[in-house]
Amino acid sequence: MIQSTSEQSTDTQTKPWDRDSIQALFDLPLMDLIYQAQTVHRANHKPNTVQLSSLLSIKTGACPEDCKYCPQSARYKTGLKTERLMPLDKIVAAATEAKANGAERFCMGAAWRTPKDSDIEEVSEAIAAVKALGLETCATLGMLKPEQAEKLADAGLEYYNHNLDTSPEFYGEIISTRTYDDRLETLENVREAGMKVCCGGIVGMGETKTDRVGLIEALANLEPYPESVPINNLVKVAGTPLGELEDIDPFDFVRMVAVARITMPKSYVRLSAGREEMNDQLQTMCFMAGANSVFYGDQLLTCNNASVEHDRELFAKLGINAS
Ligand code: SAM
Ligand code: DTB
Ligand code: SF4
Repeated sequence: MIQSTSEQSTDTQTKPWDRDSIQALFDLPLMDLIYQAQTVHRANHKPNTVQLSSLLSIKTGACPEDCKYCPQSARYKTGLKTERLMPLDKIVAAATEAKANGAERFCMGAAWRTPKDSDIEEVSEAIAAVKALGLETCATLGMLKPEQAEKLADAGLEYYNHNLDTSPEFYGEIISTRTYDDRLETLENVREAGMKVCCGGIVGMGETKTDRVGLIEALANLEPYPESVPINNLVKVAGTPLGELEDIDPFDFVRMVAVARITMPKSYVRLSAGREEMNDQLQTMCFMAGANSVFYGDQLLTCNNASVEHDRELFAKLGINAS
């Protein structure tokens, strides 16, 4: 009989997750891991229910940062058309369409290292307008100072997305223009301002399996752990330094989702970028492993997403409802 070291782990545990117990989860036979993840999922969430968040890039490309995965960095030639901050009416039109399609949350993304104070003013107007449509609001604008986070919260921003991306050890291989501690500081500023945290990472960037353990350790030990945890599968964009990498084993992606579910029981674990490249069976395994949120809409920020039409068909086949 296989005994899991994680069976003692509950949402009320006081002991932080350590690497050995996270590694032990990754090492479980896949069916045991999925069974455990689905059990934790059903104890904490409505089954057969997926939360839908739509994305809009409100400022595209020409980013000064050097994130090796990102098509929006000014350092790589990806052929992306850059766009200045989108006018309010266009943002509202996109949010209105997302709501009509069934999205619950609208996330506005900007290719900034950090916003200028005038950007915060403009985005604040958009946040208020999106909220007035009856959507939950989320933004991802880069690093935030405490007073910027407060202004966004005052404007009605409910969630802020800022990813740790990978383990602290591997991070320097992927980004040199800001540190892991910079990211943690922004997350703290977001919390201090009273907003909910959306924070996850990317797999498939050439990291080791131990790096995946390290990312989960960093996320699960945030106090409190994030309300939303996006697990992205690298979208390989030609022209970026990671554009030619090999795919990871799909079962390893499922494991990542399951371990996120078990270590952060109450979080919405989002099956994020990379869904367009996944078949229905792999996505379904991710839902079995406890994913209960997706990015919904034909586009992510600059890359294609699984289409709304395809998602509707898949959810109908699986008996999945929007939350
Ligand atoms: N510029 C802001 C920042 O980096 O914080 C916000 C936008 S940025 C595009 C948001 C997140 O998208 C990144 O942290 C990264 O996790 C994810 N991302 C970007 N490019 C990706 C790709 N090619 N594949 C998967 N995820 C990606
Ligand atoms: C997150 O974790 N993934 C989203 C969202 N947060 C902002 C972004 C994925 C971007 C994929 C590449 C693109 O579309 O540019
Ligand atoms: Fe810029 Fe964000 Fe892309 Fe990094 S991930 S290059 S900060 S847009």
